[in-house]
Amino acid sequence: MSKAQPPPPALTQRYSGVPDRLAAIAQAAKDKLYSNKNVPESVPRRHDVRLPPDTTRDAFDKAITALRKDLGVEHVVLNDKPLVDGWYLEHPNTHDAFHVVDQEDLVCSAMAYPATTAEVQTIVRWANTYAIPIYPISMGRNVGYGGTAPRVPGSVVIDLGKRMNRILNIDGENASCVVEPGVSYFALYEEIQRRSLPLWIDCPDLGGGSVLGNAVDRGVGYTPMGDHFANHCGMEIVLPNGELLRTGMGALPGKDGADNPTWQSFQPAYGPYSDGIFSQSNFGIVCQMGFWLMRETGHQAYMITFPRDEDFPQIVEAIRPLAQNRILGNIPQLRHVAQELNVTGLPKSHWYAGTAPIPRDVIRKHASQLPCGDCSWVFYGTQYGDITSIKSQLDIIQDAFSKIEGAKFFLPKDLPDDHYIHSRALVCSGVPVLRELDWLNWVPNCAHLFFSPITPTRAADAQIVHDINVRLHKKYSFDLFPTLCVAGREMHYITNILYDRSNDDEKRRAAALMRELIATCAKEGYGEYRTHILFADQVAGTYNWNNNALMRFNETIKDALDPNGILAPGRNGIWPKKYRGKGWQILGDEVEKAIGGGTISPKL
Ligand code: EUG
Repeated sequence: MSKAQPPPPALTQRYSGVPDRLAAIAQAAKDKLYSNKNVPESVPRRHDVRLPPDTTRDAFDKAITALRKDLGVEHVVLNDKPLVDGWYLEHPNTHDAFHVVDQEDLVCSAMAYPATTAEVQTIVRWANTYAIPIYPISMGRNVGYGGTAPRVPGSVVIDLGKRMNRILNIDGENASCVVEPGVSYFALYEEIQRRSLPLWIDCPDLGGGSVLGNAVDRGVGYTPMGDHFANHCGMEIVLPNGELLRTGMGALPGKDGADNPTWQSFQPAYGPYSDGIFSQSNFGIVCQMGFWLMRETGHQAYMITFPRDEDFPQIVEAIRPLAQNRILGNIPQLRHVAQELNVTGLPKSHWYAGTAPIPRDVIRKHASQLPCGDCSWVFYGTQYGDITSIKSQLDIIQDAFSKIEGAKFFLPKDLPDDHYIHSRALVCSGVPVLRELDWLNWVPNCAHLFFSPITPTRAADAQIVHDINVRLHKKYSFDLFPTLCVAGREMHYITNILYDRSNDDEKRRAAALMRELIATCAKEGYGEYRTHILFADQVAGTYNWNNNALMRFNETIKDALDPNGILAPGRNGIWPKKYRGKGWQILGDEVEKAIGGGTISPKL
């Protein structure tokens, strides 16, 4: 072990910090991660400040001076210091901490820290005046998808979270809240506890992310309200021309200038339901967002193991009716047993001496020594309600899964205190944690990329997606860690590609694997729900029905709302007119080629 690291920031000191209840866990996770890191914390920069495209240093400096006049000198910071990847709770806002291409490639020119929505409007108007691309982030903890890195290098990152992190309202009667971009799951959870309200939040596997940012990116959590965008109610948005928009009932002014009393009670209001176009887009900057909260209820986590890899289709077929009739009321996860190894937080080298993917029989040998035993798939579910109701639900579930020979049912009390199920039980009852950080000890200097296709909850479809993953992970020599998040009629089939970010060969293979996974799944009709910024163009390009009708529609909206193309150009594959046809799209093998000193930007 390397020496103990300085303590992670506490939530009481910093909006992005860790609650006291998790301080020791965060410290241990950080120490462990650094003990598996052998690259220096930073290296001297090879390049000067990365300028926005089509700008001279002179023009850029003038623009920055003007912005500093508006926001205050200390709230506009040049990105000219050595880059530090940090770790989850102390992540950089200068670049992608889990860089796939060169660390200095996907960087911003500067970071701006607005304190109010009015200041966000000021920044947007400034960007239009000086023709400088801006890239808003909430907290940037969408790690594995690009984090805080702008798609166009040299953009000015608008870090909304640092100074816009207020919980604007928690309405105990309506069971809802309104938050700014810098409110983390940790912060919202702790505040609800402080007020002793009988309400749950819904959080993803890691609790440090932005409630607003995750929902805007259409992220997923695990209680019955796990579809974050579906459970939002009302938005306040700065448009690319600086105008302010409220959606839903918020468009109807409340009495005497108050917020509309129905804003967090009814989603669509009147007329076209516009909220959707502000998710996974670059059409506006969401500065406030309402969310429904869940009323506290009884809950029971459980784990079911299945013995054979070949049980997969039967498991999926058993899940579908349970999900459709809402016996499975939340978003359970089906994980391959390989994950039981990596959620222990032990490195790959502990289990296997080779660098090739761990052979199936080696996983089997180790799994047989773990609480899950020698199995193939592990289902983590939670049932909700009162004790009698939970019992009858569990009877139905056990009955359905026991048709698969050798299925074994476990409750948390059957498993040791350090078993992963206890962390799942917390997440599935709305308690944000950090356990999933343990993945990042798998290889030295571990970084990760998510591959996130959607499959119907149907054996034939899920098997195709799974088989493609098995084949291609093997081809590119990566361990396969599938987690299927069961939403109902579909499952988010998430694989976490873990690579050593100091190793260009691994990076190239990880990028090539992503590219081939996206293309091969698309050929079969399966697409991603979300992706890393480097793969946004490719993924957007797979949604090309009827001569790219959807992208042409998105471009029409983009050009109407953002004629100068200043807001997050290229985000989710949507390029404003100014950038189209100039080589900005990343297609083919360009990511692989850029690794090891190249650049993903066009040579202008
Ligand atoms: C996970 C789930 C996601 C995602 C990234 C990671 C879970 C990992 C359902 O969406 O986008 C264990």
